Amino acid sequence: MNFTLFGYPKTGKTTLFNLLTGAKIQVKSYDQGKKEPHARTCPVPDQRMDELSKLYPEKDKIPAQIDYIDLAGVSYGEIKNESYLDYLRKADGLTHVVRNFQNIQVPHHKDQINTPEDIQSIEQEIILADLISVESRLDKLDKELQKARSSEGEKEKEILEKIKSSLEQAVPIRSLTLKPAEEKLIRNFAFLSQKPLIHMVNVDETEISLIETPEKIFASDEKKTSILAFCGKIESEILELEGEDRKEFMEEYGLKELSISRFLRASYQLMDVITFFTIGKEEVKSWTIQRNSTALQAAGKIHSDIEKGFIRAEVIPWDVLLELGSFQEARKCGSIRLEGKDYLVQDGDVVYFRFS
Ligand SMILES: Nc1nc2c(ncn2[C@@H]2O[C@H](COP(=O)(O)OP(=O)(O)O)[C@@H](O)[C@H]2O)c(=O)[nH]1
Ligand SMILES: [Mg+2]
Repeated sequence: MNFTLFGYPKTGKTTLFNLLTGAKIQVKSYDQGKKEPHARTCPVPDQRMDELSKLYPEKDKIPAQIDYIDLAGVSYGEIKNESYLDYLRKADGLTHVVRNFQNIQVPHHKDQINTPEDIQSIEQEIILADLISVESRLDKLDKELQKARSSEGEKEKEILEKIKSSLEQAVPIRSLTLKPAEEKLIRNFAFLSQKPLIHMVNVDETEISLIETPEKIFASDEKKTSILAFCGKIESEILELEGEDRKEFMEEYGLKELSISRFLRASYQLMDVITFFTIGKEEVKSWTIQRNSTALQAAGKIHSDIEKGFIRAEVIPWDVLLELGSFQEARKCGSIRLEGKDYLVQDGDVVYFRFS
């Protein structure tokens, strides 16, 4: 799973990238040439996993991973450029970093800070980029269909027409209810307005309280869209500190948690993914899968052999296992459920797959 940070220049994208990944890339008020994109693969922090691992101190802890990509700033109106689009199309989730902080040393892409306007214009640019792709595909498709009729082509045309008319009304594709067959037909386009979108508002040091109330900056009831706030400057300073100092500093600013926690919670919700755990001979592992995945699909995530030879899944919620202390104890108490291949894996399940 990957998240791509993008937005207008000098909004705090690289600052946020550092906060999310622990990278220590130097940020500057003026660019000395373009060094982005930056990319990092990072473990997903999970307290449940930490607790479970304590039961198995001899085993390695192997958390699920996320890829973060930090793009160079895009000028106003330039998202539709193919080179930038290519990066955005590869993203599973889009993270738009938007500036709400004042800093006269850092030039702003417009004359003044206007966060709602920036959010709206990014959303419009995304819609426009998709509209251009749809129209160009429809043109080609019409020519193909004139030469030779095909029912596949007709189906594709039908769904693209539907998408086109909603994009023309500024409705992103993520707001449409598509049938699975329709989803499949358009998957290869990797439309931007279909991807989950998080607006990360970088607030001013003097407005830290907005972090708890980002809806005061911009309220959106769009499907699969979220608004979160952070303060790049303060949080960068906090991350320089350790332990008690960090806690004290956070309390002083009234910061309940770090951006990474808010970000991951929102992302998992928007991407509709959950976490399950496995305890192997040598490792405690966490895995990310789509919500409503079956035990068989979860097995396939681990290894195709486990999927092919699937016999049954032994399942226990992570907190029940933690309380009982071990699988053996849980078995004795009858707390381990035997589930078949159609069982829908739940967030926090610890699963042991029996396979031949
Ligand atoms: N005052 C203030 N400055 C910030 C904040 N976040 C980033 N900056 C500054 O803005 C400049 C650009 O930051 P950077 O992360 O490189 O932005 P990018 O161009 O979007 O990647 C740097 O000088 C940062 O120190 C913030 O929350 N407050
Ligand atoms: Mg940058």
